[in-house]
Amino acid sequence: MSTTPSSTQQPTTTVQPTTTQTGTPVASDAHSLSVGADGAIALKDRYLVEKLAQFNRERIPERIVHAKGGGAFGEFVVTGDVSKYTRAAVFQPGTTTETVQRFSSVAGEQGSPDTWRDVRGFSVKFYTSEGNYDIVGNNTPVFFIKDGIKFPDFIHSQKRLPGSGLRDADMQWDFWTLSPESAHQVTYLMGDRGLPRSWRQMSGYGSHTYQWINSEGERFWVKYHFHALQGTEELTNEEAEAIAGADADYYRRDLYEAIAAGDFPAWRLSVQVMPYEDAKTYRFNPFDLTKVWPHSDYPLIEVGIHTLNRNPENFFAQIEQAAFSPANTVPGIDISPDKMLQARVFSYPDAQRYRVGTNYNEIPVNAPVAPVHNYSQDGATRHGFKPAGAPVYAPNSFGGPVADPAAAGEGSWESDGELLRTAATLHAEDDDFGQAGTLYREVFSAEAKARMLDTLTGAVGGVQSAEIRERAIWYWTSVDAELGAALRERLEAASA
Ligand code: HDE
Repeated sequence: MSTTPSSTQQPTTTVQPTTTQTGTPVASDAHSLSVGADGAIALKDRYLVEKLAQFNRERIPERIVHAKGGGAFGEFVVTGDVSKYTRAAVFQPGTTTETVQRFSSVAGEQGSPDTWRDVRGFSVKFYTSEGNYDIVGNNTPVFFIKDGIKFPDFIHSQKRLPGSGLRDADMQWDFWTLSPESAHQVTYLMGDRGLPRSWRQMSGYGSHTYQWINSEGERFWVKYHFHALQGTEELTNEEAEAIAGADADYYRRDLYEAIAAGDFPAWRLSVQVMPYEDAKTYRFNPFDLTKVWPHSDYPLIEVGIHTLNRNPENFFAQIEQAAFSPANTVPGIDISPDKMLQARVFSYPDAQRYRVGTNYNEIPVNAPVAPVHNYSQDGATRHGFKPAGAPVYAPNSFGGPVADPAAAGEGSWESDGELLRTAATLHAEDDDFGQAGTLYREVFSAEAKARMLDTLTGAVGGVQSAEIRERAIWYWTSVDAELGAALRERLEAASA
Protein backbone atom coordinates (compact mmCIF):
# COMPACT_ATOMS: atom_id res chain seq x y z
CA MET A 1 0.00 0.00 0.00
CA SER A 2 1.37 3.48 -0.79
CA THR A 3 2.29 5.59 2.20
CA THR A 4 2.58 9.08 0.72
CA PRO A 5 -0.60 10.96 1.71
CA SER A 6 -2.51 12.31 -1.25
CA SER A 7 -4.94 15.21 -0.81
CA THR A 8 -5.81 15.09 2.88
CA GLN A 9 -9.45 15.56 3.88
CA GLN A 10 -10.19 19.14 4.96
CA PRO A 11 -12.96 19.73 7.54
CA THR A 12 -15.82 21.75 6.05
CA THR A 13 -16.29 25.21 7.61
CA THR A 14 -19.96 25.17 8.76
CA VAL A 15 -21.60 21.81 9.58
CA GLN A 16 -24.85 21.36 7.59
CA PRO A 17 -27.67 18.96 8.57
CA THR A 18 -27.49 15.73 6.58
CA THR A 19 -30.38 15.42 4.10
CA THR A 20 -31.87 12.95 1.66
CA GLN A 21 -31.21 13.47 -2.08
CA THR A 22 -34.38 15.54 -2.08
CA GLY A 23 -33.14 17.87 0.64
CA THR A 24 -35.09 16.53 3.60
CA PRO A 25 -33.13 16.47 6.88
CA VAL A 26 -32.41 12.93 8.11
CA ALA A 27 -32.35 11.62 11.70
CA SER A 28 -29.40 9.23 11.66
CA ASP A 29 -26.53 7.88 9.61
CA ALA A 30 -25.93 5.17 12.20
CA HIS A 31 -29.29 3.46 12.92
CA SER A 32 -31.91 2.05 10.54
CA LEU A 33 -35.55 2.53 11.60
CA SER A 34 -36.66 -0.67 13.38
CA VAL A 35 -39.58 -1.98 15.44
CA GLY A 36 -38.11 -1.52 18.90
CA ALA A 37 -34.35 -1.67 19.31
CA ASP A 38 -34.17 -5.26 18.10
CA GLY A 39 -37.13 -5.61 15.76
CA ALA A 40 -37.72 -5.65 12.00
CA ILE A 41 -36.51 -2.74 9.86
CA ALA A 42 -39.37 -0.60 8.55
CA LEU A 43 -39.51 -0.33 4.73
CA LYS A 44 -40.66 3.25 5.36
CA ASP A 45 -37.03 4.04 6.20
CA ARG A 46 -36.61 5.80 2.86
CA TYR A 47 -33.20 7.16 3.80
CA LEU A 48 -31.87 3.62 4.37
CA VAL A 49 -33.40 2.55 1.01
CA GLU A 50 -32.09 5.64 -0.80
CA LYS A 51 -28.59 5.35 0.69
CA LEU A 52 -28.20 1.67 -0.29
CA ALA A 53 -29.79 2.16 -3.72
CA GLN A 54 -27.60 5.17 -4.55
CA PHE A 55 -24.56 3.21 -3.41
CA ASN A 56 -25.39 0.35 -5.80
CA ARG A 57 -25.47 2.83 -8.69
CA GLU A 58 -22.25 4.77 -8.04
CA ARG A 59 -20.29 3.06 -10.86
CA ILE A 60 -20.87 3.77 -14.54
CA PRO A 61 -19.44 1.40 -17.18
CA GLU A 62 -15.68 1.89 -17.35
CA ARG A 63 -14.19 2.81 -20.74
CA ILE A 64 -13.86 -0.45 -22.72
CA VAL A 65 -10.33 0.73 -23.50
CA HIS A 66 -8.34 3.38 -21.64
CA ALA A 67 -10.28 2.58 -18.46
CA LYS A 68 -7.46 3.57 -16.06
CA GLY A 69 -6.37 7.18 -16.20
CA GLY A 70 -6.18 10.57 -14.62
CA GLY A 71 -6.30 14.18 -15.65
CA ALA A 72 -6.33 17.86 -14.93
CA PHE A 73 -7.42 21.23 -16.25
CA GLY A 74 -5.21 23.74 -17.98
CA GLU A 75 -4.84 26.32 -20.70
CA PHE A 76 -3.50 26.52 -24.21
CA VAL A 77 -1.68 29.68 -25.31
CA VAL A 78 -0.95 30.24 -29.00
CA THR A 79 2.71 31.24 -29.42
CA GLY A 80 3.16 30.68 -33.18
CA ASP A 81 1.25 31.84 -36.26
CA VAL A 82 -0.49 29.11 -38.25
CA SER A 83 -3.32 31.38 -39.44
CA LYS A 84 -2.34 30.81 -43.07
CA TYR A 85 -3.17 27.13 -42.61
CA THR A 86 -6.30 27.24 -40.44
CA ARG A 87 -9.11 29.64 -39.53
CA ALA A 88 -9.78 27.78 -36.26
CA ALA A 89 -10.15 30.41 -33.53
CA VAL A 90 -8.34 28.24 -30.98
CA PHE A 91 -5.10 28.40 -33.03
CA GLN A 92 -5.13 32.13 -33.90
CA PRO A 93 -2.21 34.23 -32.63
CA GLY A 94 -2.82 35.70 -29.17
CA THR A 95 -5.57 33.24 -28.24
CA THR A 96 -5.71 31.50 -24.85
CA THR A 97 -8.16 28.61 -24.38
CA GLU A 98 -9.19 26.68 -21.27
CA THR A 99 -8.64 22.92 -21.53
CA VAL A 100 -9.05 19.62 -19.76
CA GLN A 101 -6.67 16.71 -20.37
CA ARG A 102 -6.84 13.00 -19.55
CA PHE A 103 -3.99 10.52 -19.65
CA SER A 104 -4.65 6.78 -19.68
CA SER A 105 -3.36 3.30 -20.39
CA VAL A 106 -5.02 1.23 -23.10
CA ALA A 107 -5.54 -2.33 -21.95
CA GLY A 108 -5.71 -2.23 -18.15
CA GLU A 109 -9.02 -2.15 -16.30
CA GLN A 110 -9.79 0.60 -13.80
CA GLY A 111 -7.86 -0.88 -10.89
CA SER A 112 -4.84 -1.94 -12.94
CA PRO A 113 -1.36 -0.61 -12.17
CA ASP A 114 -0.44 2.59 -14.01
CA THR A 115 3.05 1.25 -14.76
CA TRP A 116 2.18 -1.90 -16.73
CA ARG A 117 3.86 -1.74 -20.14
CA ASP A 118 1.34 -0.14 -22.53
CA VAL A 119 0.66 2.70 -24.91
CA ARG A 120 -0.69 5.77 -23.06
CA GLY A 121 -3.69 7.88 -24.01
CA PHE A 122 -3.12 11.61 -24.37
CA SER A 123 -6.46 13.44 -24.75
CA VAL A 124 -6.97 17.20 -24.76
CA LYS A 125 -10.32 19.01 -24.86
CA PHE A 126 -10.12 22.68 -25.87
CA TYR A 127 -13.16 24.72 -24.75
CA THR A 128 -12.93 27.04 -27.76
CA SER A 129 -15.15 30.03 -28.63
CA GLU A 130 -16.41 28.00 -31.63
CA GLY A 131 -17.26 24.81 -29.74
CA ASN A 132 -15.20 22.07 -28.12
CA TYR A 133 -12.20 20.77 -30.04
CA ASP A 134 -10.74 17.43 -28.92
CA ILE A 135 -7.38 15.94 -29.86
CA VAL A 136 -7.63 12.31 -28.66
CA GLY A 137 -4.24 10.77 -29.20
CA ASN A 138 -1.58 8.61 -27.64
CA ASN A 139 2.04 8.93 -26.52
CA THR A 140 3.00 7.28 -29.82
CA PRO A 141 2.61 8.84 -33.30
CA VAL A 142 1.22 5.67 -34.91
CA PHE A 143 -1.18 2.83 -34.09
CA PHE A 144 -1.46 -0.95 -34.39
CA ILE A 145 -3.97 -1.23 -37.23
CA LYS A 146 -5.25 0.69 -40.28
CA ASP A 147 -8.96 -0.17 -40.32
CA GLY A 148 -11.35 0.25 -37.39
CA ILE A 149 -13.16 -2.96 -38.25
CA LYS A 150 -10.20 -4.81 -36.67
CA PHE A 151 -10.26 -2.78 -33.43
CA PRO A 152 -12.56 -5.04 -31.35
CA ASP A 153 -10.47 -8.07 -32.40
CA PHE A 154 -7.23 -6.26 -31.55
CA ILE A 155 -8.49 -5.27 -28.11
CA HIS A 156 -9.90 -8.77 -27.44
CA SER A 157 -6.43 -10.21 -28.15
CA GLN A 158 -4.80 -7.81 -25.65
CA LYS A 159 -7.29 -8.34 -22.82
CA ARG A 160 -8.45 -11.61 -21.23
CA LEU A 161 -9.11 -15.20 -22.29
CA PRO A 162 -12.88 -15.91 -22.15
CA GLY A 163 -12.36 -19.10 -20.13
CA SER A 164 -9.81 -18.25 -17.47
CA GLY A 165 -10.22 -14.48 -17.48
CA LEU A 166 -6.42 -14.25 -17.71
CA ARG A 167 -4.28 -12.22 -20.15
CA ASP A 168 -2.43 -14.40 -22.62
CA ALA A 169 0.82 -13.91 -24.58
CA ASP A 170 -0.29 -16.39 -27.26
CA MET A 171 -3.37 -14.28 -28.05
CA GLN A 172 -1.34 -11.07 -28.13
CA TRP A 173 1.39 -12.36 -30.42
CA ASP A 174 -1.00 -14.38 -32.60
CA PHE A 175 -2.90 -11.20 -33.43
CA TRP A 176 0.17 -9.02 -33.89
CA THR A 177 2.08 -11.48 -36.08
CA LEU A 178 -1.00 -12.11 -38.24
CA SER A 179 -1.44 -8.32 -38.56
CA PRO A 180 2.06 -7.22 -39.59
CA GLU A 181 0.87 -3.63 -40.06
CA SER A 182 1.17 -3.52 -36.23
CA ALA A 183 5.00 -3.76 -36.31
CA HIS A 184 5.74 -0.03 -36.11
CA GLN A 185 3.51 0.54 -33.06
CA VAL A 186 4.64 -2.70 -31.34
CA THR A 187 8.24 -1.51 -31.74
CA TYR A 188 7.26 1.65 -29.85
CA LEU A 189 5.37 -0.43 -27.27
CA MET A 190 8.22 -2.89 -26.60
CA GLY A 191 10.75 -0.02 -26.57
CA ASP A 192 11.28 2.55 -23.86
CA ARG A 193 8.11 4.49 -24.84
CA GLY A 194 6.05 1.66 -23.34
CA LEU A 195 7.12 2.62 -19.80
CA PRO A 196 7.06 6.42 -19.31
CA ARG A 197 8.37 7.56 -15.91
CA SER A 198 5.22 9.66 -15.52
CA TRP A 199 2.47 11.15 -17.65
CA ARG A 200 4.31 14.46 -17.29
CA GLN A 201 7.49 13.01 -18.78
CA MET A 202 6.04 11.73 -22.05
CA SER A 203 5.11 13.42 -25.31
CA GLY A 204 1.77 13.10 -27.06
CA TYR A 205 0.55 12.86 -30.66
CA GLY A 206 -2.70 13.27 -32.54
CA SER A 207 -1.38 10.22 -34.46
CA HIS A 208 -3.81 10.55 -37.35
CA THR A 209 -3.62 13.01 -40.22
CA TYR A 210 -6.25 15.76 -39.87
CA GLN A 211 -7.40 18.48 -42.23
CA TRP A 212 -6.97 22.21 -41.65
CA ILE A 213 -8.90 24.80 -43.68
CA ASN A 214 -7.83 28.47 -43.78
CA SER A 215 -10.08 31.53 -44.15
CA GLU A 216 -9.71 31.39 -47.96
CA GLY A 217 -10.96 27.80 -47.97
CA GLU A 218 -7.56 26.35 -48.82
CA ARG A 219 -7.01 22.89 -47.32
CA PHE A 220 -3.93 21.32 -45.74
CA TRP A 221 -3.12 18.02 -44.06
CA VAL A 222 -1.58 18.13 -40.56
CA LYS A 223 -0.16 15.92 -37.81
CA TYR A 224 -0.02 17.06 -34.15
CA HIS A 225 2.97 16.71 -31.83
CA PHE A 226 2.92 17.62 -28.10
CA HIS A 227 6.52 17.73 -26.81
CA ALA A 228 6.96 17.63 -23.02
CA LEU A 229 8.80 20.79 -21.92
CA GLN A 230 9.80 18.97 -18.70
CA GLY A 231 11.60 16.40 -20.86
CA THR A 232 10.81 12.74 -21.38
CA GLU A 233 12.06 9.93 -19.18
CA GLU A 234 11.22 6.24 -18.89
CA LEU A 235 11.16 3.46 -16.31
CA THR A 236 13.08 0.19 -16.64
CA ASN A 237 11.14 -3.06 -16.52
CA GLU A 238 12.42 -3.64 -13.00
CA GLU A 239 11.38 -0.19 -11.75
CA ALA A 240 7.96 -0.47 -13.39
CA GLU A 241 7.31 -3.89 -11.85
CA ALA A 242 8.31 -2.73 -8.39
CA ILE A 243 6.13 0.38 -8.61
CA ALA A 244 3.18 -1.64 -9.96
CA GLY A 245 3.29 -3.69 -6.77
CA ALA A 246 3.72 -0.74 -4.44
CA ASP A 247 1.41 1.88 -5.94
CA ALA A 248 -1.11 1.09 -8.69
CA ASP A 249 -1.89 4.81 -9.00
CA TYR A 250 1.70 6.00 -9.36
CA TYR A 251 1.12 8.20 -12.44
CA ARG A 252 -2.19 9.55 -11.14
CA ARG A 253 -0.58 10.48 -7.83
CA ASP A 254 2.47 12.02 -9.53
CA LEU A 255 0.33 14.34 -11.69
CA TYR A 256 -1.99 15.33 -8.84
CA GLU A 257 0.83 16.08 -6.39
CA ALA A 258 2.91 17.98 -8.95
CA ILE A 259 0.02 20.30 -9.79
CA ALA A 260 -0.92 20.65 -6.11
CA ALA A 261 2.68 21.74 -5.46
CA GLY A 262 2.53 24.32 -8.27
CA ASP A 263 4.82 22.30 -10.54
CA PHE A 264 2.73 22.69 -13.70
CA PRO A 265 3.62 20.34 -16.58
CA ALA A 266 3.58 21.83 -20.07
CA TRP A 267 3.85 20.65 -23.65
CA ARG A 268 4.72 22.49 -26.86
CA LEU A 269 2.15 21.76 -29.57
CA SER A 270 3.61 21.73 -33.07
CA VAL A 271 2.21 20.57 -36.39
CA GLN A 272 3.60 19.06 -39.53
CA VAL A 273 1.79 20.64 -42.51
CA MET A 274 1.42 18.89 -45.89
CA PRO A 275 0.01 20.84 -48.87
CA TYR A 276 -3.30 19.33 -49.97
CA GLU A 277 -2.04 18.13 -53.36
CA ASP A 278 1.09 16.44 -51.94
CA ALA A 279 -1.07 13.69 -50.43
CA LYS A 280 -1.69 12.11 -53.81
CA THR A 281 1.95 11.44 -54.60
CA TYR A 282 3.66 11.35 -51.19
CA ARG A 283 5.98 8.32 -50.75
CA PHE A 284 3.86 7.01 -47.86
CA ASN A 285 0.07 6.92 -47.81
CA PRO A 286 -0.37 10.06 -45.65
CA PHE A 287 -3.61 8.70 -44.17
CA ASP A 288 -2.08 5.39 -43.06
CA LEU A 289 -2.13 5.49 -39.26
CA THR A 290 0.77 3.05 -39.01
CA LYS A 291 3.11 5.54 -40.70
CA VAL A 292 4.84 8.78 -39.67
CA TRP A 293 5.85 11.62 -41.98
CA PRO A 294 9.62 12.01 -41.55
CA HIS A 295 10.28 15.51 -40.17
CA SER A 296 12.78 16.04 -42.99
CA ASP A 297 9.81 15.87 -45.38
CA TYR A 298 7.48 18.09 -43.35
CA PRO A 299 9.20 19.95 -40.47
CA LEU A 300 7.52 20.89 -37.22
CA ILE A 301 5.82 24.29 -36.96
CA GLU A 302 5.11 25.63 -33.46
CA VAL A 303 1.48 26.35 -32.57
CA GLY A 304 1.45 26.97 -28.82
CA ILE A 305 2.02 25.83 -25.26
CA HIS A 306 -0.39 23.66 -23.27
CA THR A 307 -0.01 23.87 -19.47
CA LEU A 308 -1.88 21.82 -16.85
CA ASN A 309 -2.40 24.01 -13.79
CA ARG A 310 -5.55 22.89 -11.94
CA ASN A 311 -6.47 19.55 -10.36
CA PRO A 312 -10.00 18.19 -10.61
CA GLU A 313 -12.16 18.89 -7.57
CA ASN A 314 -14.06 15.66 -8.07
CA PHE A 315 -12.45 12.79 -9.95
CA PHE A 316 -15.68 11.01 -10.91
CA ALA A 317 -17.60 14.10 -12.02
CA GLN A 318 -14.75 15.66 -13.96
CA ILE A 319 -12.41 12.90 -15.14
CA GLU A 320 -14.40 9.64 -15.11
CA GLN A 321 -17.29 11.35 -16.92
CA ALA A 322 -15.10 13.38 -19.28
CA ALA A 323 -15.94 12.56 -22.90
CA PHE A 324 -13.15 13.11 -25.42
CA SER A 325 -13.99 12.49 -29.05
CA PRO A 326 -12.32 12.89 -32.46
CA ALA A 327 -15.82 13.82 -33.65
CA ASN A 328 -15.49 17.14 -31.78
CA THR A 329 -14.03 19.35 -34.49
CA VAL A 330 -14.40 23.13 -34.98
CA PRO A 331 -14.50 25.43 -38.06
CA GLY A 332 -11.13 25.22 -39.83
CA ILE A 333 -10.37 21.70 -38.60
CA ASP A 334 -11.80 18.42 -39.88
CA ILE A 335 -11.01 14.76 -40.10
CA SER A 336 -9.20 13.13 -43.02
CA PRO A 337 -9.70 10.03 -45.25
CA ASP A 338 -7.92 7.94 -42.56
CA LYS A 339 -10.29 4.95 -42.18
CA MET A 340 -9.40 4.59 -38.49
CA LEU A 341 -10.26 8.21 -37.76
CA GLN A 342 -13.59 7.87 -39.57
CA ALA A 343 -14.50 4.81 -37.47
CA ARG A 344 -13.56 6.67 -34.28
CA VAL A 345 -15.89 9.54 -35.19
CA PHE A 346 -18.80 7.09 -34.74
CA SER A 347 -17.41 5.07 -31.86
CA TYR A 348 -16.57 7.74 -29.27
CA PRO A 349 -19.96 9.48 -29.08
CA ASP A 350 -21.59 6.03 -29.16
CA ALA A 351 -19.42 4.85 -26.26
CA GLN A 352 -20.16 8.05 -24.34
CA ARG A 353 -23.92 7.88 -24.83
CA TYR A 354 -23.73 4.36 -23.41
CA ARG A 355 -21.21 5.10 -20.65
CA VAL A 356 -22.26 8.56 -19.44
CA GLY A 357 -25.78 9.02 -20.86
CA THR A 358 -27.65 10.57 -23.79
CA ASN A 359 -27.07 14.12 -22.62
CA TYR A 360 -23.42 13.66 -21.61
CA ASN A 361 -22.51 16.97 -23.26
CA GLU A 362 -24.56 18.81 -20.64
CA ILE A 363 -22.27 17.56 -17.85
CA PRO A 364 -20.09 20.56 -16.89
CA VAL A 365 -16.75 18.98 -17.82
CA ASN A 366 -18.12 18.23 -21.32
CA ALA A 367 -20.18 21.38 -21.80
CA PRO A 368 -18.85 23.93 -24.32
CA VAL A 369 -18.25 27.57 -23.42
CA ALA A 370 -19.65 28.34 -26.89
CA PRO A 371 -23.47 28.74 -26.97
CA VAL A 372 -25.51 25.71 -28.06
CA HIS A 373 -28.36 26.34 -30.54
CA ASN A 374 -30.16 23.41 -32.18
CA TYR A 375 -33.41 21.40 -32.09
CA SER A 376 -32.21 18.56 -29.90
CA GLN A 377 -34.49 18.04 -26.90
CA ASP A 378 -35.46 15.73 -24.03
CA GLY A 379 -33.65 12.43 -23.37
CA ALA A 380 -32.63 11.11 -19.95
CA THR A 381 -31.32 13.68 -17.43
CA ARG A 382 -31.82 16.53 -19.88
CA HIS A 383 -31.92 19.72 -17.82
CA GLY A 384 -31.10 22.47 -20.30
CA PHE A 385 -34.02 23.71 -22.39
CA LYS A 386 -35.10 26.51 -24.75
CA PRO A 387 -37.77 29.13 -24.02
CA ALA A 388 -41.29 27.70 -24.27
CA GLY A 389 -42.06 29.59 -27.48
CA ALA A 390 -38.88 28.48 -29.31
CA PRO A 391 -39.50 26.38 -32.43
CA VAL A 392 -38.50 22.71 -32.11
CA TYR A 393 -38.03 21.99 -35.83
CA ALA A 394 -36.21 23.30 -38.91
CA PRO A 395 -37.00 24.94 -41.23
CA ASN A 396 -39.38 27.23 -39.38
CA SER A 397 -40.74 30.75 -39.72
CA PHE A 398 -40.17 31.67 -36.08
CA GLY A 399 -36.51 32.72 -36.00
CA GLY A 400 -35.05 29.41 -34.84
CA PRO A 401 -31.34 28.65 -35.41
CA VAL A 402 -30.32 28.19 -39.06
CA ALA A 403 -27.52 25.96 -40.35
CA ASP A 404 -24.73 27.90 -42.11
CA PRO A 405 -22.04 26.10 -44.19
CA ALA A 406 -19.78 29.17 -43.98
CA ALA A 407 -19.99 29.22 -40.16
CA ALA A 408 -19.42 25.46 -39.99
CA GLY A 409 -16.19 25.77 -42.01
CA GLU A 410 -16.22 22.07 -42.74
CA GLY A 411 -13.44 20.39 -44.68
CA SER A 412 -13.75 17.99 -47.59
CA TRP A 413 -11.79 15.87 -50.02
CA GLU A 414 -12.43 14.26 -53.42
CA SER A 415 -13.45 10.62 -53.44
CA ASP A 416 -14.88 8.29 -56.08
CA GLY A 417 -15.10 4.58 -57.11
CA GLU A 418 -17.44 1.71 -56.38
CA LEU A 419 -18.11 0.53 -52.81
CA LEU A 420 -15.70 -2.30 -51.98
CA ARG A 421 -13.81 -3.89 -49.09
CA THR A 422 -10.06 -3.72 -49.58
CA ALA A 423 -6.82 -2.35 -48.07
CA ALA A 424 -6.00 1.31 -48.62
CA THR A 425 -3.87 2.20 -51.64
CA LEU A 426 -0.16 1.58 -51.05
CA HIS A 427 2.20 4.46 -51.93
CA ALA A 428 5.78 4.02 -53.19
CA GLU A 429 7.41 3.25 -49.82
CA ASP A 430 4.49 1.73 -47.97
CA ASP A 431 5.28 -1.60 -46.30
CA ASP A 432 4.69 -3.07 -42.84
CA PHE A 433 8.24 -3.18 -41.50
CA GLY A 434 10.23 -0.32 -43.08
CA GLN A 435 9.40 2.46 -40.64
CA ALA A 436 9.58 0.03 -37.69
CA GLY A 437 13.13 -0.87 -38.75
CA THR A 438 14.07 2.79 -39.14
CA LEU A 439 12.73 3.54 -35.64
CA TYR A 440 14.71 0.64 -34.17
CA ARG A 441 17.98 1.26 -36.01
CA GLU A 442 18.07 5.08 -36.21
CA VAL A 443 16.14 6.32 -33.18
CA PHE A 444 16.78 3.73 -30.45
CA SER A 445 20.17 4.07 -28.69
CA ALA A 446 22.32 0.98 -28.12
CA GLU A 447 21.05 0.88 -24.52
CA ALA A 448 17.44 1.19 -25.68
CA LYS A 449 18.00 -1.65 -28.15
CA ALA A 450 19.40 -3.82 -25.34
CA ARG A 451 16.42 -3.03 -23.11
CA MET A 452 14.04 -3.87 -25.94
CA LEU A 453 15.73 -7.26 -26.52
CA ASP A 454 15.29 -8.03 -22.80
CA THR A 455 11.62 -7.01 -23.00
CA LEU A 456 10.98 -9.07 -26.14
CA THR A 457 12.73 -12.10 -24.66
CA GLY A 458 10.34 -11.94 -21.73
CA ALA A 459 7.24 -11.16 -23.76
CA VAL A 460 7.76 -13.67 -26.61
CA GLY A 461 9.21 -16.12 -24.10
CA GLY A 462 5.74 -16.27 -22.58
CA VAL A 463 4.26 -17.66 -25.82
CA GLN A 464 3.43 -21.36 -25.46
CA SER A 465 2.66 -22.17 -29.10
CA ALA A 466 5.82 -23.04 -31.07
CA GLU A 467 4.13 -21.89 -34.29
CA ILE A 468 3.26 -18.45 -32.88
CA ARG A 469 6.68 -18.11 -31.29
CA GLU A 470 8.34 -18.90 -34.64
CA ARG A 471 6.09 -16.34 -36.35
CA ALA A 472 7.10 -13.77 -33.71
CA ILE A 473 10.77 -14.36 -34.55
CA TRP A 474 9.91 -13.88 -38.25
CA TYR A 475 8.07 -10.63 -37.32
CA TRP A 476 11.07 -9.17 -35.48
CA THR A 477 13.51 -10.41 -38.12
CA SER A 478 11.40 -8.49 -40.64
CA VAL A 479 11.81 -5.36 -38.49
CA ASP A 480 15.55 -5.89 -38.12
CA ALA A 481 17.54 -9.03 -39.02
CA GLU A 482 20.04 -8.58 -36.15
CA LEU A 483 17.23 -8.13 -33.64
CA GLY A 484 15.48 -11.23 -34.95
CA ALA A 485 18.66 -13.31 -34.73
CA ALA A 486 19.42 -12.08 -31.20
CA LEU A 487 15.88 -12.85 -30.10
CA ARG A 488 16.06 -16.37 -31.52
CA GLU A 489 19.33 -16.94 -29.69
CA ARG A 490 17.92 -15.68 -26.38
CA LEU A 491 14.76 -17.81 -26.67
CA GLU A 492 16.73 -20.95 -27.55
CA ALA A 493 19.11 -20.35 -24.66
CA ALA A 494 16.18 -19.81 -22.29
CA SER A 495 14.50 -23.06 -23.37
CA ALA A 496 17.73 -25.17 -23.47
FE1 HDE B 1 -9.81 4.80 -28.92
N1 HDE B 1 -11.54 4.51 -27.98
N2 HDE B 1 -10.47 3.76 -30.50
N3 HDE B 1 -8.04 5.06 -29.89
N4 HDE B 1 -9.17 5.91 -27.41
C1 HDE B 1 -11.89 4.99 -26.76
O1 HDE B 1 -14.02 5.92 -26.27
C2 HDE B 1 -11.74 3.36 -30.73
C3 HDE B 1 -7.72 4.64 -31.17
C4 HDE B 1 -8.01 6.65 -27.34
O2 HDE B 1 -9.60 9.57 -21.96
C5 HDE B 1 -13.31 4.69 -26.41
O3 HDE B 1 -15.09 7.08 -24.63
C6 HDE B 1 -11.89 2.75 -32.01
C7 HDE B 1 -6.60 5.36 -31.70
C8 HDE B 1 -7.95 7.35 -26.11
O4 HDE B 1 -11.74 9.30 -22.41
C9 HDE B 1 -13.83 3.93 -27.60
C10 HDE B 1 -10.65 2.75 -32.58
C11 HDE B 1 -6.22 6.22 -30.70
C12 HDE B 1 -9.11 7.04 -25.41
C13 HDE B 1 -12.64 3.96 -28.54
C14 HDE B 1 -9.78 3.39 -31.64
C15 HDE B 1 -7.12 6.03 -29.60
C16 HDE B 1 -9.86 6.16 -26.25
C17 HDE B 1 -13.50 3.97 -25.09
C18 HDE B 1 -10.24 2.18 -33.92
C19 HDE B 1 -5.05 7.20 -30.68
C20 HDE B 1 -9.50 7.51 -24.02
C21 HDE B 1 -14.29 4.89 -24.24
C22 HDE B 1 -10.83 2.90 -35.04
C23 HDE B 1 -4.86 7.95 -31.88
C24 HDE B 1 -10.17 8.84 -24.12
C25 HDE B 1 -14.52 6.07 -25.02
C26 HDE B 1 -10.54 9.28 -22.71
C27 HDE B 1 -11.14 5.66 -25.91
C28 HDE B 1 -12.80 3.49 -29.78
C29 HDE B 1 -8.37 3.54 -31.84
C30 HDE B 1 -6.96 6.70 -28.35
C31 HDE B 1 -14.29 2.53 -27.30
C32 HDE B 1 -13.20 2.17 -32.58
C33 HDE B 1 -6.01 5.14 -33.06
C34 HDE B 1 -6.80 8.25 -25.66
O5 HDE B 1 -14.92 4.60 -28.16
